[in-house]
This record gives sequence, structure tokens and C-alpha cells, in this order.
Amino acid sequence: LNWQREKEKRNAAFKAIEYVEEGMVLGLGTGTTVYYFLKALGKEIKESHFKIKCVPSSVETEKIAREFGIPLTTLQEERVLDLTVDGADEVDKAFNLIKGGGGALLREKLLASNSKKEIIIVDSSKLVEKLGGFPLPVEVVQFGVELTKRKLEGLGAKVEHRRKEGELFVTDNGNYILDCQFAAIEEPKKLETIINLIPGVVENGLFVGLVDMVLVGEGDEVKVLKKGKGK
Ligand code: A5P
Repeated sequence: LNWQREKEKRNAAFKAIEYVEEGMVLGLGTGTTVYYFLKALGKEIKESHFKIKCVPSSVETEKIAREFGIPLTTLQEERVLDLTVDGADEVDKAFNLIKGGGGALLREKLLASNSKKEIIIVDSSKLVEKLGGFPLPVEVVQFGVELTKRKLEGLGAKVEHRRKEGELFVTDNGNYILDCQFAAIEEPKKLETIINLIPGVVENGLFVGLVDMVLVGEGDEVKVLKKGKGK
């Protein structure tokens, strides 16, 4: 465990609490950075008694949120989210992301696309010049996975079928993940669209134009990057 990095994650997560307001419907991302946010949010709810409702982006987040006493709801009940707080695997200067290192990209993207505001919390190692150093996670249906894999290879990626503890990794939605190593991704929007046109692909981890603010833990500080500023 890299303690410096954990501190940066925790600081960014704590900062995000400042943007949570009474009565909000909140989307909850997934991952180790979001874990710190959930912990702080649970504490805040207990101490300040403020009322919010949250939609989790994964079974894992749902479980952790319950443990921390965070009230949960669903996208059936609440169609619009006021704010979603989530982590990322890579963030570029235009606030485009690669997500899905934890395999929750599909529900995370659904929350991001239905949220009035999306705040991303990261440690400083996640900031990149160009996306693509981190292999792009692509969620695909199990049926015909080898053919889908070949189509992705046809786009120039080196493709790995994701495994967990020796077994093929299965998402909360019952799908597989193919991790696609491209060279630097020059046109994220274009690649996002092209990948999603392949039959068998459910969604990919490129998030383009969905983010309003990035909170970056850097040493002991947290940098607040807002769209159009500080970039
Ligand atoms: C989950 O599927 C991902 O999109 C996470 O948001 C991403 O992997 C960041 O996770 P960490 O905060 O654990 O780095």
C-alpha cells in the first residue's frame, strides 16, 4: 500500500463532502477512493442528521453504504441525480476519463449521464496528458466473446480477458470485461463511439464530456479543478 497515495485519495474524498447538500439525491461511484467518501459521508449523516438519498453504482458500493448507514434508493425511484461522486483510473486535461478498473463502468456511466453534476475524486497519479496508459475496460456480453475480442483487436488494441482469482471476471450485470491496451488515445469521443458500435459491446470505460469538477489530492493539498478553469 502506498500511504502517500492513500492520503491523497482520502483528502480528495473528504473535500467532496463539501459539495453535498441537504435533500440531495446522490450517485455513489465505486472503488478505493470512493470508499473514503462513503466513510466520511456516513459520519456526516450521523453527526449532522442531514437527509439525503443515494443510488449506488455497484453491489460493492451498496454493501459498504449500508454498513456506513447511508440511505439508499434506486434509479426507478429517482430519475435525476443532483450530484454523483466517483473515482477514475485516468483523467486528462479536458476532464475525459478512463474508468472501469473496478469493473463498475456501466452503472457508473448511467449515473454520470443522469446526474446534474459529476465530481471526480482522485490522487495525483491519475492525472495524465493523454488517456490510454491504463488499459481501457470494455464490458461485453458473454455470448460470442471471442468474436467481440477479435473486433476490438481489429481497432488496434492488445486485448486481455479480465480475470479475478483465476476465474473470468463477471460484472454486476452478468457480463465480461475485456481490457484493451491502445496506444495513446488521441480522440476519446470517436473511440468511445466506435467501440460501442461493435455488436456484443455493452459499454466502455471512456467518459467524455460528463465531468464538471475534479478534486485532486496532491501531497497535503486538494486541488479543485473546474470545467473551463485551472486546466
Ligand atoms: C470502478 O469500476 C472504476 O471506474 C473506479 O472508479 C476506478 O477504477 C477508480 O478506482 P480507485 O479509486 O480504486 O482507484
